[in-house]
Amino acid sequence: MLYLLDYGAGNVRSLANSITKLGFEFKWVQSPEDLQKADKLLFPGVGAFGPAMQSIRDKGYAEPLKQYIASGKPYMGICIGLQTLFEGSDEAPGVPGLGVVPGIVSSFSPFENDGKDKKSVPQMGWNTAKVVKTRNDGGDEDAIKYGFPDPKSGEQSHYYFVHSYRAQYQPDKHADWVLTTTQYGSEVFLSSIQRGNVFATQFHPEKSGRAGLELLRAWLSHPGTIDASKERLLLDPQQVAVPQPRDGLTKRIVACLDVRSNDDGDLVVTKGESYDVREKADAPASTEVVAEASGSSSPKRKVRNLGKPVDLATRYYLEGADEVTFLNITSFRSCALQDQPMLSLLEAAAAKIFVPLTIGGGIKDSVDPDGTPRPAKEVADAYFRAGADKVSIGSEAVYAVEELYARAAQNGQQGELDPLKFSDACLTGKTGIETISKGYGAQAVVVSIDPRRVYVGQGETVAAAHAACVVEGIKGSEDEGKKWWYRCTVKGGREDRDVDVVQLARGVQRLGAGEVLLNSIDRDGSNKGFDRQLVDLVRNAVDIPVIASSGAGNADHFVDVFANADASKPQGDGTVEAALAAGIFHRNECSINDVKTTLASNGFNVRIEAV
Ligand code: 1PR
Repeated sequence: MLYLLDYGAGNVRSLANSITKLGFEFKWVQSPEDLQKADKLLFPGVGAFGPAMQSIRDKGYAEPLKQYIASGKPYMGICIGLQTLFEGSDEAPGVPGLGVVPGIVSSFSPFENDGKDKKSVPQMGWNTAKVVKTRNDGGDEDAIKYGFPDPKSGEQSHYYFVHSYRAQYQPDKHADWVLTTTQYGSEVFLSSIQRGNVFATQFHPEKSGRAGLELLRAWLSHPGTIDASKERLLLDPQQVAVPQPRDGLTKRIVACLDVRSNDDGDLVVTKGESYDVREKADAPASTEVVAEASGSSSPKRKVRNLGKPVDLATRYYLEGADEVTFLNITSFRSCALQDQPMLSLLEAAAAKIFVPLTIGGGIKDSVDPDGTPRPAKEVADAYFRAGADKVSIGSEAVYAVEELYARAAQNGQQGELDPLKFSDACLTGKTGIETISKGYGAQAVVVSIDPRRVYVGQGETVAAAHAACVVEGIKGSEDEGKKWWYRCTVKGGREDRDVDVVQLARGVQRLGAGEVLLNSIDRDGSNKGFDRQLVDLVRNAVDIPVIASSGAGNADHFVDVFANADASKPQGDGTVEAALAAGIFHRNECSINDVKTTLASNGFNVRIEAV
């Protein structure tokens, strides 16, 4: 019997779903005794090294786990399940790992090329895996037995990574263990290891589309003990350690579904223009008056209905979306935990979609009608259990950054404009960003920003606090001669706040967010292309990955948003990690495959998976 070891730290539903989809059965480990009963063991570690090892020890699993591994029965670890096999990790100094593999896990460096270049940490996205080892356990000898494409074929699959720490590949220590290596920036690390019965991946096969499912199938189908003496290196271990001029990380294409109830009460995918999701005024209207994102009031028009959320999301998965995001756009009206349709929507999506899922809308502290308080973390817990990999926080992030500035002022840092320089005393540890980031890791917390341009008239001045956010129109563009800054809004653009995008982006990084989803109310639904000046402003303000959003109208707009100014550098170097679109995909104006083939023909790394 296959057992899964869950220590309660994140989304293990997707792994369970993948195993079921592949036609295998499993049980959850409930006690140390189960580890003796297991014939196959899968440890899908999520979260951080320290809490994972602590939980393994507290539950009495550490010794039985080591005995299980020593028994020769098949063991597979994923992500933290790989890292815990090492002697320790710099993420939790002094906390010993299982010590099966030599070496200490350490963090990626955000700096490259003697500090001249920067890369985002965590590594979040799809990267390749170079197969270094093969084995012959009867019949043909090839790496396909591990589930990777045959290296002789020249084919390369992409796998989904999300991690700040990695086991750096050291040829002298890891020649027996290396199965694949992966390069991020110029760092070469162990993306999977294999020796005898032990197999582990740093990436998430359960989130790696068909390539990941193939890998799981190969491991699940293997009948039993694997003999380490039949393994053979395919490549020179010293050579493997030498970084290539360019890594394999791809630009991610994210499909976004704005979800809300329509006037008949059905949960539908909708799509706005500048956040107005109702049909144009010439469509049938009623006399009821509603508040619009613009702040004005107008006769009620019908909510645009572009399809059923799970059907549409599944289509995008099959068409090659690298991630799918669901935004509950009217969540500000109610408590998310009572919004059960979003939870069941996510559960249904997670059973069919094997790429990362993000859910946003209503991730905030709230109170049930019976008075029970529901901290944001509890709301997030429910979404992670339902199958989310990341949660996206909108309005609450703005309030949290406002509070951060207020506390900085109280703590004597009122002159300091940069939130990344605010001391720890300015943190409460209680905001949703902080609590969720602490529990699930920064990579699980996305902050969705809804900025709007504020034009600055002749002779007007901008407050000093927003000086870093002022932009001037590019010569020759429709904005030539104009000047503006980007103001953040809450409640889906319905309310302006006195925080700008740079303050917000840096503020949420300080609070522990792992990624920024950067919308633009001005460009939303416009098909005019991304607001590249906004995108560059935020990309340069933070060290965490940024997803550009709003305005995509054709495949070339993705080339524009990823292109770097310096033609001597590899395409996409230093620009945003991902781009998101909604309308063009919903209306079939451009497919995800069109976007990716256009990017590939322009020299960008992308993941194109055969349908
Ligand atoms: O504030 O934490 O409850 O989160 C609410 C979430 O809902 C936020 O992420 C906010 O951006 C989103 N939201 C609220 N109202 C709307 C609306 O449209 N009326 N949608 C809304 C935001 C913007 C993008 C859109 C892109 C791409 N939608 O998600 O998908 O602009 O569109 P395009 O490619 O068609 O241009 P909280």
